[in-house]
Amino acid sequence: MKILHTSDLHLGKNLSEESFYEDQKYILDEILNIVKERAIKVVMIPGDIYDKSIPSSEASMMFDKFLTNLSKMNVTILITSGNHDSNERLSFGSKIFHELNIHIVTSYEGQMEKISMDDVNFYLLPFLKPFHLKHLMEEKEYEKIKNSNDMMKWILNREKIDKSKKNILLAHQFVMWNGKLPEQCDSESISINNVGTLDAIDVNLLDDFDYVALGHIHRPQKIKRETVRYSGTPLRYSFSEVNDKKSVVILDTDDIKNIELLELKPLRNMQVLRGTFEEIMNQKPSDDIIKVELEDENTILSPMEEIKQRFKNAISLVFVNKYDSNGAFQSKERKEDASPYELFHSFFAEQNGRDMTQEEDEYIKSVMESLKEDE
Ligand SMILES: [Mn+2]
Repeated sequence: MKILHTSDLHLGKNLSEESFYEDQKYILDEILNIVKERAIKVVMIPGDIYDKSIPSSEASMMFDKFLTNLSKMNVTILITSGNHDSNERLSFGSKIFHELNIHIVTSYEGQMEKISMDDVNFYLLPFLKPFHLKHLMEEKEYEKIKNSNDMMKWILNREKIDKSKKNILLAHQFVMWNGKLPEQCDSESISINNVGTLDAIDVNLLDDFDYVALGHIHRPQKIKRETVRYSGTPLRYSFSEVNDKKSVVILDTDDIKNIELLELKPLRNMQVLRGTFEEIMNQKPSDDIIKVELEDENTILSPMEEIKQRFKNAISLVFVNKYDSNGAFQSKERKEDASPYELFHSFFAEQNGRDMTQEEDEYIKSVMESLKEDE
């Protein structure tokens, strides 16, 4: 039986207001082609179907079409919710879908959902935090669940895994090996506090499973062994992923250790262009999704307008000159309640690497004053 593992579709995602709609439609069609060509019988998607808990109508319709097409090919579909999904919304119609071999699991009530096909048992675990289990146990017992690792132990203790069968787990969790965290990237939006060791599950807990299909981390990678894997996102969702190869995992239950990664070619590539304004404007035009890192020391007035004429999908621009070797004045944290005058002050300092002179300061004050009067 051939199985495809993908995850973290994040349908409806934007990056700097650039929509990935066409890219996502394209890549879902690519996945459908793979399913057809490789005679895939089961598609597993462990979480983050949508980017937002209230998905846009376009995102819902795109997913609806994807499920319908898979279903027409007689494929069994296994889905669990991720931290980006709304459990209630994702579970819409799931009881009816069940009859059509579309299994969507968004909650846990003390036993993992198990789907059996031939000699394979699939266990479906939605995204969970310890507090999701609170209603399932006595207070004393709950007090002992200090972190996600304890939670996973508790969950697995309640299961009888039949070792005479092949067992596959779907989970949307942070799994680590030997104290080593998975390699992350910018699009996951998992905050540092959430990913400390407190939240990670030790991969050794999962030894009973022949394959573990993971979601949550967006960079494709194995954890400890070939058969515990993050498939990664089907598309690059941040500029930190420009050098990542995106893929789906194909496995065959006849030889489950022999997994295959099938690279996905996106509709639009993504790249970071770095150089002076002049150097960049001399490069050949491209439709790629582009971030520009300008090395110019001198201020350039509205460079983006000109850059967009050559690179129509340029969506981000930062200065990385000697005053700001870390780049990205945009990415620095700003005080929410700063006045326009304060904002200008810090903007000027970041752009020029020095504070304003008294003369400049007085000038900007007078500009702000006159703006106020106009109001
Ligand atoms: Mn995700």
